[in-house]
This record gives sequence, C-alpha cells and structure tokens, in this order.
Amino acid sequence: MSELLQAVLDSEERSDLRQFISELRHQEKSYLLRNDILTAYTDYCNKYQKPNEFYNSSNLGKLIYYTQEIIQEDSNLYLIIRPKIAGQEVYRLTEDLSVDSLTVQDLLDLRDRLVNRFHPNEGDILELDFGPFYDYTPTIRDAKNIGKGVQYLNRYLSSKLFQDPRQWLEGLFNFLRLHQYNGTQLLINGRIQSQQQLSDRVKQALVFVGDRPSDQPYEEFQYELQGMGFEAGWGNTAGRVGETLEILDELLDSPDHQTLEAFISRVPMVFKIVLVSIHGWFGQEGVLGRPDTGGQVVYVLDQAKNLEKQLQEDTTLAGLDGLNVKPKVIILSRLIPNSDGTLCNQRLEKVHGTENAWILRVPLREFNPKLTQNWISRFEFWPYLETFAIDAEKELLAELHGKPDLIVGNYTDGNLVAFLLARRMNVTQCNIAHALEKSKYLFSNLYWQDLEDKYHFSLQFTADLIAMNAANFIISSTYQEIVGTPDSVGQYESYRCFTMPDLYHVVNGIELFSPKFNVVPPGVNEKYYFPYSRTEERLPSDRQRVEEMLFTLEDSAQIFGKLDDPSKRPVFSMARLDRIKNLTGLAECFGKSAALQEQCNLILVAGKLRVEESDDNEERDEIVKLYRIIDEYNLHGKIRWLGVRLSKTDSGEIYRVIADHQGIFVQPALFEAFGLTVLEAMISGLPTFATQFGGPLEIIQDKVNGFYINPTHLEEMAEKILEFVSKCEQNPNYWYEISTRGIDRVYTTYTWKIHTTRLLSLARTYGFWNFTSKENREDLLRYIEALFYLIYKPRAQQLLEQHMNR
Ligand code: UDP
Ligand code: LCN
Repeated sequence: MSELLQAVLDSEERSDLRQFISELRHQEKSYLLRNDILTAYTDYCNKYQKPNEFYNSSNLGKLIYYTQEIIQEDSNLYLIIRPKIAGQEVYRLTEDLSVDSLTVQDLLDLRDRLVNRFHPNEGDILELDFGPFYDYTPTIRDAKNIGKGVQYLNRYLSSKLFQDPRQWLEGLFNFLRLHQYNGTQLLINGRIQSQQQLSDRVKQALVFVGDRPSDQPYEEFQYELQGMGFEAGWGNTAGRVGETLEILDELLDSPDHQTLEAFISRVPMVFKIVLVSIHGWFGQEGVLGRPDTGGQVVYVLDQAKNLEKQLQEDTTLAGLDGLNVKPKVIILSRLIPNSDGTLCNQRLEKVHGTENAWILRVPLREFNPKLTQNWISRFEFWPYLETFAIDAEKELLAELHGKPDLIVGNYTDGNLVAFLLARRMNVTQCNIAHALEKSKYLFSNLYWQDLEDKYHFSLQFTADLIAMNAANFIISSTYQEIVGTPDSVGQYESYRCFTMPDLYHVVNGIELFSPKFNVVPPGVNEKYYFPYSRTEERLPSDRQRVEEMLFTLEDSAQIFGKLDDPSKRPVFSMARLDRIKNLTGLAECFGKSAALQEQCNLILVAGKLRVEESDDNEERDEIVKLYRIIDEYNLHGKIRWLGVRLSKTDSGEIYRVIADHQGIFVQPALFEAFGLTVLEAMISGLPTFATQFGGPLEIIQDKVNGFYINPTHLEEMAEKILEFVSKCEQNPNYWYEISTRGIDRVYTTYTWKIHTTRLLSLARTYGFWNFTSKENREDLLRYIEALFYLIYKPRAQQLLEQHMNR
C-alpha cells in the first residue's frame, strides 16, 4: 500500500482522515481534481481549526499534497495518488477505512462508470497498450534523468556494443561506408575493404595530415587522401581532418561513449531537413495573432533559419564546399487559396535571411471547396492529412532531389503527417508537440463525446498516440512537458493511461522513461528581440511610431481605448485571443484592483476588435467577454486594446518601448505549454509575471529573474504586481535588477544556437543507433498502422462526410 496512506492509517490522524472524508461526502462533486482537493482540505482545516503545522506537515497533509484526484462512488472513495514524478497509485477506501489497490483497468472502468459509460454486460472495450513494445528497448531508471535520452542511450548502447569488439568494429565500418550526398560517396571509398584495413589506413592518414600545416585547405591534398581510401567529409583543413581521424582512431582502439558522441557529431549525414507545420497561417508577414497562428510559426521559422545556418557551418567544416553540397531546409505547410492578404496562397516562398530554406505549401485536395479553399481550424483538420501526406511526398522528393535525412513534425497534425512521410520514405522522425491539447482542456478525454462536435478529440488523441510512439525521438521544450512537476502531471504523462469511453482504454499510451525523450528548449530571434538599452540598434522612427501606436494614436480602426494618463506605468500583454491565454482574466484582475488602476495602465495586443471580423469560435467569445469586462469595471481611460498584426520589427520594438516606460509584461494563461512571449519580454528587459501553470515555471526563477502568478486567483495576481510596483517606487533600482537578470536568463539558457546544435546532434545519434543496433521497430509500426487504419481513418472519413455537407 502507499506509504503516504499507510502513515495516515497507522497514526492518530486516522480519525482526521475519516472526518475529512465525511466532509467530502457533503460536497456535491463526486470527482475532485487537485485544485478542488486542496480547497476542500483548506476548508476542512479551517472548520476544525487545525494548526498550520497540521495543514502542511501532518501525514494527512502530505497525502493530500500528492493526491491528484478523488472520486466518490457509493460509499467508496478512490484516491489517485502521484507519490513521485511519473508514478501513479490508485486506492479504494471503504467506509471503515479498509484499503484495496486498483489496477489501471479498474481505474478506467471506474471513470467510465462516473460518466455512465460502463457497460459490463456488453463485453470489454478495446485496450491500447504500447508497453510491450518498450519491453526490449532500454529505459531510464531515475525520473530525474527523463528528457536526457540521448546521453543515456549513448552510454547504454555503447557499453553493450563495446563488449563485443568484432561486432562493434564491423558495425562502425559499415556505418562509415553508408554516407553519400546526391550520389557522391563521402568518408570512405572502396579502397578500404575491411575494418582492419580501416584501422591501418586511419593511422597512415594521420601521419600524412600531421606532416602538413594545420590550416592547409583540404582541396590541396584530397587526392592523396582518396588514394588511401578517404573521401571528403573529414574536415576542411589538414588540422580538422587530423582531429576527426584522431577521434576515429581512439574509437577504434579504445572506445568510450564520449568519444563516440564526439565522433558522431562530426559525421556529415544530415543535409536535407523537412519541418512539417500545417495548420494555421504559415507565413513570414501579417499572420501572427491570427487563430491557430502563434508561437509554433515563430518557432519553426526561427528553427529553419538556424538549422540551415548550422548545416552550412557543419558542411564547410566537414570540407564539403568543393562538392557543391548545399544543405536545404523545407518547411512543409498547407496552401490556402483564399489567403486573406497573406502569402499563404504561394506554393514556394524563400525564408528571409537564408540561402536555402523554403516554405513549401501544398494544397489540400479539394473535397468541399467551401472549406478547403479557406483557413480550417486545427480542430477540423483531420480528414485531409493522409492525402496531404501523399501529395506532399511527391513534391518533397522533387524539391529535394531525393529523400530528406530528417523529418520533424510539429503539433498533432504535423506529427501525424511526419509519421506518414517517415514511414513511406524510411527516414528518421522527430516529434515536437508545442502543445498537447489533452492537458489544455479539462476532462477532454472523459467527456470527449460531448465535445466531439466542436473539438474532435477522438481523432486528435489517436493521432497523438500514433505519432509520439512512432517517432524515433521527441524533443520537448521543458522537462515538465514530459513528466510535470512534483505536484502536477506532465503533458506527455497525461497520455500514459486514460479512457475514451466507448472508444478505447489506454492502459499504457507512452513510455515516459524511454530515451526517445530529449529536452531541447527553443531560443528567441535575437535580431528582432534584444534589450531596450541597446539604443544604438534601435531606429528612432520605429520607436516613435510604436510609442504612438501603444499610448496615444487615435482614430484607428484597430485600436480601442484612449488613456486618461498615458504616463502611468504600463502593464502589457500580447497573445492570441484564445480562451486559455486568459487575457480576459488579466483585464478582470486589473478591473478588480483600484490600486492597480491608480498606478498603471493596461495595454493589450490581441486578436481582433470586432466579432464579425473573426471566424474563430474562441476568439469571438473572448472579444465579447473583454468588452463586457471593460464596461463592467469601467476601465475606459485606463486600457488600450490593439487588434493589430505587427511586423516582426514592431513586435520586437513594442516590448522595448514598454521597457522604456519601466513597464512590466504579464502572461496570464490558464496553461502555457512553453511561452515564447515570456522569452521575448525577458530578453527585451521587461520584468515578467507569468503563469505558474506550464513552461514559464521552468523559464522563470521566481523573484530572481521574474515572477510566478496564479491566473485563477485574480486578487492575488493584482497584489503581486502591486507589490512589485511599490517596491520599484521605493527603490528605483529594483526594476533594473529584475530586468537585467531576466535578460541574462535568456542569453544563458534559451538561444537557437544551443537548440540547433543539440537537435542536429540528436538526429545524427539516433540515426547512428538505428543503424548499428538494427533496432527492429516493425512490430510497433505495424500496431500503429492498425490504429491509423482502423480507428483514425474511419473517424476522419466520418468528419469528411460532415464537411461535404456544409
Ligand atoms: N504574437 C504576435 N502578435 C500577436 C500575438 C502573438 O506577434 O498578436 C507572437 C508573439 O510575439 C510570439 C508568438 O506570437 O512570438 C506567440 O507565442 P507563444 O509561445 O507565446 O504562444 P502561442 O501563441 O504559441 O500559444
Ligand atoms: C505553442 C504554445 O502554446 C506555446 O506555449 C509554445 O511556446 C509555442 O507553441 C512554441 O513551442
């Protein structure tokens, strides 16, 4: 039994537990989530006048802290406890406090009963279990190492491989023979016939390059090297070739995992990358802030630019310039014929500031042109993905003159297409979630049938399960995206076991301890986002224009509100007008605090100003709500709301102008998967207050370089901001201290250089291991295909039929 529960039952607190349970029984709710549990426990402690010590450190207090859910059924109470990260235990407590533990299957049946979807006389429901496929792959033991997959894999597999030197050398030799660029052989040629010969020739070549000046260009001695059996790819100078061969020599003679890592990171094996990002408006101008168009677009564009740059650097260093090797990055998106003034109707668009990175837009097949000619919500996209992948494959092969070396999917739809493409072309697949909707929408799985018309979660969650299990590796922006925090469940973790009543039970949806998970956070585009204090890099004309737009410009159809006193400290936020972004919560928090209104103005950049201009359900609801709050709290004269589409330059300048005014940035989302605006605000030098639910918890260190806020406690949120403002009034240095530490935090931890170096090293390493360990995933992939054809596809077909009738 759980130690936490046992400790309560074995102590005097047994009677407290009984009392607490009896209080719960008076509640109307039979399903309590963590927030409800904490509130119920606080009420209980208050009612029975329990001392603070009891609340925090009693055995019962600890049990409650780790209890994620409580379900009441008849006279039984079920506790779902998460005693440690990625751990789950379920217990049934009867009235006389006897305890049984429940299996995952029991728990899922219980949840089905809760929503009246359990039909014991009609046989069992389909169970999805990916567990057996992970039984024969290595798994990480300690939860704190989750997300460091590649380091673990290197150590684990190297130690296995190095045990059998013959097999290891054979494997390495075959791997080296594999590499080509557009048909040109790289690294070693037919003059090296065996691993023994490889070892001898490496030593010979080392003497040869050692006799040359280290900066001598590769082209001047390439033919001699070729004669020994070495083709291009070892380095661009004698020094670099020598270094790479030295690492290989060490690997052949006395291998260890660090040397292996160093060697693999130099192997020229990634030249062509496809980044799949399909939904929303994928463009370089005039798209951000539109529905479904936010951080993912920013992330993928910046990633593409930086990947191309890094690939070019690597190619040059590997000595491949002479072969006319041109790395290429393609962002695969959808073409939107009715493009609303954007370039989303263009098939091919070059990514600004790159030589060979492109946006390739492939149209959806026509089906019902009323839909397919226009933007389609990400929740409705499912029927079009398979045919999109088939069409995209042809276009990619033509554009790349062959297969890509890596396919990276983004978000559920992009990941599903990445899976379909990777499967068809036999290419390494990487997944990036950005946001998994399952954790964003409360009870999205339990009540999926009620939500299906609007959200189609049955398709989305099936696609998620398919893609995350099929991927060779997954990168996440934070650790908690995978397994949460001590008191909250991670986004991937929420896929481990769940019920989709009447559809299926997932008893093991994803192996969280698998080395496929790697934390690789994104960076921020330093060309556009940089500290406000770098005045020499700022154009005075931009600054003035943005200043006016933010504080004073009148008569604009895209700006609402005139400030009574524009000199007050600005509280600023910028986000898409999604319910979850909770800008309406921020407006309400501002509305509720007269003191905050006294000291500050509220400035929002968000969505559109008029309901009739929006075609997104949530955006429309939020527009109505924001106006209602402004009226209800009479915020006229104290708020500006800009429904503008900013250029990249303005979007950087806007944070800096707010910083010029010693303002602050607030990110009040109910949940934020990562939060690029938090990075942008911090690097610009804005003291940042961000939600404690999600990524910002890992980006910010509370009270050191920013502040956490709980967006569900509006008064407390206002107090935190006010406390900061008053501290700044008393000590003007305080604003600068937080501002400077925020800037440092981003520069040291969140840069695209760190990101791309890691991503490419992962791509090479997973590619290497897939080759040498001959990982056989065919059984897993066949199971996944069955899910795709038997569950996903028929449901997508049903949705398509609905679309055809619109
Ligand atoms: N953004 C923008 N204009 C807007 C709203 C957002 O330029 O009206 C940009 C913002 O600067 C950031 C991105 O869109 O780069 C939003 O990313 P984030 O990760 O914060 O949230 P998401 O929208 O992806 O959920
Ligand atoms: C999607 C989100 O919701 C954000 O939290 C992320 O920052 C963004 O994608 C980029 O990954």
